[in-house]
Amino acid sequence: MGYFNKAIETMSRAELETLQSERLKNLVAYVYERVPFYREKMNAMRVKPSDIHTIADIVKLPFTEKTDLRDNYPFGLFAVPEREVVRVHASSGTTGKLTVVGYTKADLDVWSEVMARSLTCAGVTADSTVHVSYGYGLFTGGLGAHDGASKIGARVVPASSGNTARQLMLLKDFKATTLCCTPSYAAYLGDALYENGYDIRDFSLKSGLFGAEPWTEEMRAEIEKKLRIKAYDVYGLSEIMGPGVSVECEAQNGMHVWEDHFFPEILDDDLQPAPYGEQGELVFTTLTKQALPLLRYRTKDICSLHVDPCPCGRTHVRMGKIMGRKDDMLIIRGVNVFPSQIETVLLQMGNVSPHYQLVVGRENNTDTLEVRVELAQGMFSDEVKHIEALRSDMESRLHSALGLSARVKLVEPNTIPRSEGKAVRVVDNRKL
Ligand code: DLL
Repeated sequence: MGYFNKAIETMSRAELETLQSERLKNLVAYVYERVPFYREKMNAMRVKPSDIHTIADIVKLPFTEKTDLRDNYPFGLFAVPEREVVRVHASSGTTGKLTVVGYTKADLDVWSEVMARSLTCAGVTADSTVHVSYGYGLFTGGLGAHDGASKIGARVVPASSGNTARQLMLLKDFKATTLCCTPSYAAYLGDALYENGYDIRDFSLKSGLFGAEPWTEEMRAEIEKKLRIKAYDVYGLSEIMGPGVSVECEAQNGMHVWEDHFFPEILDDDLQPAPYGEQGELVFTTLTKQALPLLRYRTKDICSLHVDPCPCGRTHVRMGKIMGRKDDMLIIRGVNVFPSQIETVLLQMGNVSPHYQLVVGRENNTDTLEVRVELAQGMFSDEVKHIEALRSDMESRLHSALGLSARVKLVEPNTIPRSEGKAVRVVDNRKL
């Protein structure tokens, strides 16, 4: 499969480091001069732009967190006059204000470039038809995928989210070759297709670019089987750009981070740099962003970085699948639990659908975990004793995977609420 920007995507690590060092020096001088927030933080740490010589000096710089964006709502961290900001997006948190992000014209060019590289990894060319079911609006998914596909010169169907019956009709009739949406919605479309009487052989889909939420290899297998496509993982976050910060290539052994624009670090629990291969918190510095440049932004996402050569020829570092977020990690009876661990167990079982919800509660001062999962179509009418055997098998597998007992509740197909965007996997009643 081809590259979108071969010179950059395959440049040697040494050349890449030189480029990163140059860009970091410019960035630090830029934010020191233009963003009071960073100037004050650096002054407090007694760091001056002249202390930054190479990319290795990044450890001298201050961190940025989501609360810093919220505290400076809406435009307080912007580094350019407002008239130069040609687009804003925002992401909502569970509490408090929106996190607002802004882009100059040059920022939008970089974004569409990295998304074009990412879509090319999923086989998109000027002959493709890209169906975008990420939401259009303040969420970065829709417009991000759209602009990347346009840059390649592909045909874009800006379906946005919602109205599944219409999505299916458009996918089939407009002969979409690549689907962009959340993995949970892709799984839902896979089911809905059969329920609406369609036959996947009448569709033209070849690949999908799925992200915006964590998903497992088992979920990938499920989507690939139902939609008969190759499913690629794409990662990003509004604060850094949107979708297209990193993406899988055809080797599917991690997501290449477009390191000429976004510099990744993995930090351990003491916020010290962790070696390649080790899990920790992912932190990004934007090397080229103009409107909202960020130093060492703590994503709270947990993963590892890998720098060994990739068969695709791209030299940019790869990040492993996101294991969860530092802040969506559940602590149940003192045990750390990631929803993705549970998803893996459920989907390895067969006989259940990829639709599940975790309900956390508290009884007699003890945390409880209930895993609600839909039986596969056809299973519900099965004999009670089979269903009971499946349920208890699931409970014992969950126990050995999590080191904690969970109650499993098998529910009828189509009873767990569906989402057109990010799935709501966890209902935590303990806070109520
Ligand atoms: O979700 C941007 C995006 C849109 C990425 C479409 C990919 C596709 P936010 O709404 O700011 O931005 O949420 C960012 O979503 O910190 C991760 O926790 C999670 N996330 C995004 N992509 C992945 C992925 C968009 N591939 C937050 N795997 C991030 C796991 C992901 N988690």
